[in-house]
Amino acid sequence: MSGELKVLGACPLDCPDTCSWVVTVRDGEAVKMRGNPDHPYTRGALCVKVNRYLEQTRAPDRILHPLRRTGPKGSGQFERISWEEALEEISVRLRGIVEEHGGEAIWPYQGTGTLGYLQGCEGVAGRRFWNMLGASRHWLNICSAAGTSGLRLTNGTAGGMDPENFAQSRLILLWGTNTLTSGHHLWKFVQDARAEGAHVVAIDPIRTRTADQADQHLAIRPGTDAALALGLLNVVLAEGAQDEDFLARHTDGWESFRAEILKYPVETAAEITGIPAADIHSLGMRLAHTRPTAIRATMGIQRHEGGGTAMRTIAAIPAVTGDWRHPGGGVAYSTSDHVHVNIDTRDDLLAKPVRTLTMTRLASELADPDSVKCLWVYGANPVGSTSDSNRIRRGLMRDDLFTVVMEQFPTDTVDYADIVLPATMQTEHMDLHAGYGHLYLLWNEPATPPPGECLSTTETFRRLAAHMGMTEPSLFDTDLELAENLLSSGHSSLEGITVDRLRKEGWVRMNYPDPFTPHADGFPTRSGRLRFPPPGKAYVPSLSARTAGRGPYPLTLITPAPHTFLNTTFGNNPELRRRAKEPVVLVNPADARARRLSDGQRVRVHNAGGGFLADVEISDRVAPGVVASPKGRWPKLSPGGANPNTVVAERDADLGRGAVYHDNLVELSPCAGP
Ligand SMILES: Nc1nc2c(c(=O)[nH]1)N[C@H]1C(S)=C(S)[C@@H](COP(=O)(O)OP(=O)(O)OC[C@H]3O[C@@H](n4cnc5c(=O)[nH]c(N)nc54)[C@H](O)[C@@H]3O)O[C@H]1N2
Ligand SMILES: Nc1nc2c(c(=O)[nH]1)N[C@H]1C(S)=C(S)[C@@H](COP(=O)(O)OP(=O)(O)OC[C@H]3O[C@@H](n4cnc5c(=O)[nH]c(N)nc54)[C@H](O)[C@@H]3O)O[C@H]1N2
Ligand code: SF4
Ligand SMILES: [Mo]
Repeated sequence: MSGELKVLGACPLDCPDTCSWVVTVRDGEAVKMRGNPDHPYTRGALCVKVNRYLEQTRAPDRILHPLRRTGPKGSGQFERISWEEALEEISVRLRGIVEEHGGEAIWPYQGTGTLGYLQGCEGVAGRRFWNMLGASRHWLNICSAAGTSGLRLTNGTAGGMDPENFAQSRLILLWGTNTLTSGHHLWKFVQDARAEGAHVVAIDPIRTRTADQADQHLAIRPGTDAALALGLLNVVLAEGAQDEDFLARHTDGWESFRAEILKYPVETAAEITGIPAADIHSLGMRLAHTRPTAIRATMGIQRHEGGGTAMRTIAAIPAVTGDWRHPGGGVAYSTSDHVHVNIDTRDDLLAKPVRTLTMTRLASELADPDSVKCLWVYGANPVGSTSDSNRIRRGLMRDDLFTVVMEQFPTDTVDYADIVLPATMQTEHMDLHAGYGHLYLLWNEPATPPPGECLSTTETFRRLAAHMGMTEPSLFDTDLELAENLLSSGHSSLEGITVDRLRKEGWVRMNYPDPFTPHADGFPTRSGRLRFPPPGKAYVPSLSARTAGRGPYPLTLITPAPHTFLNTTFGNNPELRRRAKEPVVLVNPADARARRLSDGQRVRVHNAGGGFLADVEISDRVAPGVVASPKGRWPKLSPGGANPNTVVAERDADLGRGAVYHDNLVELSPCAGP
C-alpha cells in the first residue's frame, strides 16, 4: 500500500475525556497521531501520555507472540509457542477445571486497560464465551463503584451534567478531582466560565496542579467531604437560599435531611474537615447566592470507607439550591449512565446462575485454594493496580492455579502467567467508545495490521471458542456485528446513530439537548424524585478520619493519579519514566521534622500489609498527617520492587464495595536501601 491516509480513532484509556484522534498512515505504517481538531471536546489535543502512543505500539518490549512459562511463577521466563499450541493447552486446562471444580472456579479478571465496548471492560469482550463455561462473573469495583452507588441512590443515575456546560457555570467546585492531570479537556470549559467571572474552588487534601490554578483551595481532611457538604448547606439554609419549589416538587426526605444539615453548623464542619470555619462560611455564601453552580466530583472522593456516602450527600447540594434547573448547574461525576447501548452478554447461555467475584478481593480469593483455579487476566495489571498486592503475589505463586494473561507488555502480572497471549493495541483493532466525561460516541477504526501474532480480545475468544468445538453462533459474531448490536438498543439517545455513520464521521454526539439539564424536571428514581440520604446516614467518616494520628501507622496515605502514567499503562515508557523521575512521597514539614527526615531522603512507606520505597519531598502541598504518593508505577521498575498497592488494604467502601485507595494508614521509616 502506498500513499497517505488519515484514520479516525479514539483513545481507549480509562480517562473521562475519551479523545478523538487522527492517525496518519504512510505506506502502511502509522506515522503520526494527533488529537482531532474537529472534535468539540478533544479540540486537537491529546495528553502527555498518549502523545507517546505510537511509540508504545512499536516499543521493543511489546509482546508479539504467545508464550509459555518455563521458569518458576513470578520469574517472567517464557518460551515462544504457536497460537495453536496455546489454544490447545488452554482448552485442555479449562475443560479439566470445569469438569473437576465447575465453571465458577474460572475468574475472568478484566480491568480498564481499554474502555472499548468490543475489546474492553465496558462491553461484551469474552463474556459470551465465559457464559458457555459457566465461569464466575466479575465485579469491576476498582474504580468508581462507591460513587456510582451513592449517586444512583440519590438521583437514580450516576449520569449528571454535561461537562461542556461548565462554560455556563458561575461557581465551580473541583471536588476531589485533579482535572489538569486526570482529564484536562474540561479545563477549557472552566476557563470559558472564568472569562465570564466564575469563581473556581479546588477541594482536595493535596494542593494539586489543579488547585494551583484555581481561585481558591480548601485543604480538606481526607474522608470528610460529606461533612463539608452539610456545612455548606447549613449556610445555604441560614441564608434562606434553598429552592423550596424544587424541593417540594422533585425530592423525597427533605424534612429529615434538613434536620441533618442543621446538625452541621460551620464550626462543626470546620472541626471535622480541618477547613477554617471562615472559609466554609464564605464558600457557603457563594453557594447560596451563585446560580448556576457546577460541582465536578470525580473518583478521588470515593476511594474511602465513607466515599459512597460522600458522593450521595454532595449530590444533594444542587437539589437544595435548585441548580439542576439551570444549564451549567448540577454535579458531573461520570456520564456513563447516559450511554444506553445494548450490552448483550447472552446470559441465557449460562446453564445455571453463577457467583460474582469482586475485583479488589483478588488477594483473598487467591488465598483460598478452593475458590479460584483459573485466573484469566485481560486489560488489567493486578500486581500493579489492585489492593493488597503482596498477598496477590503469594496467591499467584500457587502451583494449582492456571493463570492466563492477555497483554501488550511484560507487566509484573505477566511474570506470573502460565500462558501469555499477545494483545493488539488501539491502532490495530476495531472498537466503539463512549466517554465518561462527555456525551459523544466514538468509532475506532484500525489504522494498521497487528504486529507479530497479536490478536484482539474479540478475535482471541472467537478462536478459542472454535478450538474448543463450541458452535453457539453468537460466539462468532464479527466486530461489526457486535457494534451494530450495541447500537440497537432503541433508546432515543441513539436514534440515527449507526455503525456506518460512526465509521464515516468518527464521532457523533448522542441525542441529548445542548445545553443539557438532565434533572430539571425530576429524577429517574421509581418515584421520579431525588432521595436525600436518610437520617444519620449523611456523613460516614473514613478510616483515616476516624483514627489517623494514633497507633503505629498515624499518617493517611493518598495515592492519586500520576501525571505521566495512566494507572500502570505507560509505566514502562522510557521517556515518561524519565519525566516521572524517582517515586516520591509528599510529606508536610512538621511530619518530616518529627521523623528527622530530610528532603530527597529515601524512605520506606509501610504498614502491616507491606511497604514501598519513595523519596521524601517535603512540601506544604499536604497538611500534617497526610502523605501522598501517586499510583501507576510498575513494581519491577520501582526501587525495592514494590508500589503503593502493597499498603492498600482490601477493605470496602460503604457502598458498591468500592476500593479504598486513598484511605490507608502508614508510617515512614528511613531506608538505606537500593
Ligand atoms: N494505589 C492506587 N491504585 C489504584 C488506583 C488508585 O487511585 N490508587 N486507582 C484504581 C483505578 S481508578 C483503576 S481504574 C485501576 C486500573 O487497574 P487495571 O485495570 O489493572 O489497569 P492498568 O494498571 O492500567 O492495567 C491495564 C493493562 O491492560 C493492558 N491493556 C490495554 N489495552 C488492552 C487490550 O486491548 N487488550 C488487553 N488484553 N490488554 C490491554 C495494558 O497494557 C495494561 O497493562 O487501578 C486502580 N489502582
Ligand atoms: N494522568 C492520569 N490521568 C488519569 C489517570 C491516571 O492514572 N493518570 N487515571 C484515570 C482513572 S482510572 C480515573 S478513575 C480517573 C481518576 O481521577 P480522579 O478522579 O482525579 O482521581 P484521583 O486521582 O484518585 O483523585 C483525585 C483527587 O482527589 C483527591 N482526594 C483524595 N482523597 C480525597 C478526599 O477524601 N476528599 C477530597 N475532596 N479529595 C480527595 C486526591 O488528592 C486527588 O488530587 O482519572 C483518570 N485519568
Ligand atoms: S488519556 Fe485522556 S486526555 Fe489523554 S488522550 Fe486519552 S482520553 Fe485524551
Ligand atoms: Mo479508574
